[in-house]
Amino acid sequence: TDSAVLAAVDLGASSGRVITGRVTAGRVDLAEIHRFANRPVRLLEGLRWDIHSLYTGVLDGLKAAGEVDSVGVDSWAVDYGLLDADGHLLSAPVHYRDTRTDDVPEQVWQTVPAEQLYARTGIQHAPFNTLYQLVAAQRTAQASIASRLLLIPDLISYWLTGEQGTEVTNASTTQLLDASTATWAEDIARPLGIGLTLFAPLRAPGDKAGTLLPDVLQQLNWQRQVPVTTVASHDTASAVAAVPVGRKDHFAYICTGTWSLVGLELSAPVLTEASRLANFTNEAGIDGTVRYLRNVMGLWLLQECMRDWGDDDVVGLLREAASVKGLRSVIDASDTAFLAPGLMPRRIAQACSATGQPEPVTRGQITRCILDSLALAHRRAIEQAQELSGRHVDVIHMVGGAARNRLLCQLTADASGLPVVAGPVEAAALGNVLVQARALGLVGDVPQIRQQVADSQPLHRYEPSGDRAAWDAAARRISG
Ligand code: LFR
Repeated sequence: TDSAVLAAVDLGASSGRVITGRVTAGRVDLAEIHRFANRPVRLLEGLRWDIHSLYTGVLDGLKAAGEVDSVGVDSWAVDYGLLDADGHLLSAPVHYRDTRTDDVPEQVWQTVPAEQLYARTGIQHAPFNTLYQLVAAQRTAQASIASRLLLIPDLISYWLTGEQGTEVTNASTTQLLDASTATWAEDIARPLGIGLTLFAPLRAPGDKAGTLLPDVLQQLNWQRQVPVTTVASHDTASAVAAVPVGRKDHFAYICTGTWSLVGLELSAPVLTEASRLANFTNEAGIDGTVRYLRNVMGLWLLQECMRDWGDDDVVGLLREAASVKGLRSVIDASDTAFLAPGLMPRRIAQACSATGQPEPVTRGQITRCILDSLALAHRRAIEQAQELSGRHVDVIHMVGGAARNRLLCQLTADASGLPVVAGPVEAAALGNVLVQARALGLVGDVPQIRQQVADSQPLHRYEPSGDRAAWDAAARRISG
């Protein structure tokens, strides 16, 4: 065959999607089949993902897509479901923004020093890393009966196929994988009392994950045997695989959505002490590459303000933000103080006054403060990634939802003094689809995947403009 239709299940922190991609020689065309809200639920026991509603969304989407040649699943990282010995889910997976890990990192470092953790795993310090979640849950009743842990995309694949595995790009975000060999770091897990037999065997993008179960086929009303193909199941890894660059480009990427993931693709991890202190992460990318990046809070800041205001008119807010004075006040958009949900406009205003800047008051001013701060955090991460890795960047690729946010793209170009190429918006779904296409022999290597994206998706280029000194001055206001 020289063409196929692949279904990408792409679950994000605020919505899930089922997207099909038709892949033919040199082209890929996407169709969004189904989009559904991902609304976490706050229970007595804490903040949880409504995983059953997500799975229903997945099945609804696949059913609406009709029979495809293969299915692949990606989602946000670090979170997981626990299964009992019968393979049954024990409870709703805990949300990474839950507060149960608040004091855990310091506790862990008493057993395994932070320096050693980083030298081995290369993973940033974030309170939500799976490692900290597992330690936080250690004395719970569920931990005592759990016999298997499946990361979110692997859990969905398991329900679809009955087969269990641990996909390696996502596994790196557990902070339990050796950054250089991409195998489990037994000497990190053991002293912390984490049993690695909890994890299903590792598998890599392109491996077959299984075949849709007869009962699933029946629910979908499909007749054929359809494979589920392992993709780069960490959404950011799928998105990076689809960044539309040429073989010779020196690029940085910003994968946007709830987060901005800002960094470089490297062939080996940077495990220096300077890198640890700058809190850069070395996550596993496709085909043994390293995603050397920093987590910036991203449009989460705006989403939370909008939830607080009960305002869902993004276009109106961005228009207002474009019309107010820029760089009036900025915040540190990499600060984990903004991780938890709730009262975001207030927290942002307080962060401004704490650094001696005027508090933004109107919705337009607050939105502008967020976008200026994101642009500044993007620039800082790209500058530091270059310094720490010794690599040079001459273009920034912005993929994901914010690629359609013209103001943020332009501000990012202005702040960094580099051109920004924006698009595709559905980078994660494209990476998901094209890795499946590669497994079917329809596409070659990753450079070819990227070329195919560049050739078939609309891209928009922003040239840097304005006064960079103003950005330098703003940066100084928040650099302690
Ligand atoms: C983006 C993302 C980030 C990860 C965060 C939490 O969707 O996957 O890469 O740090 O969510 O899982």
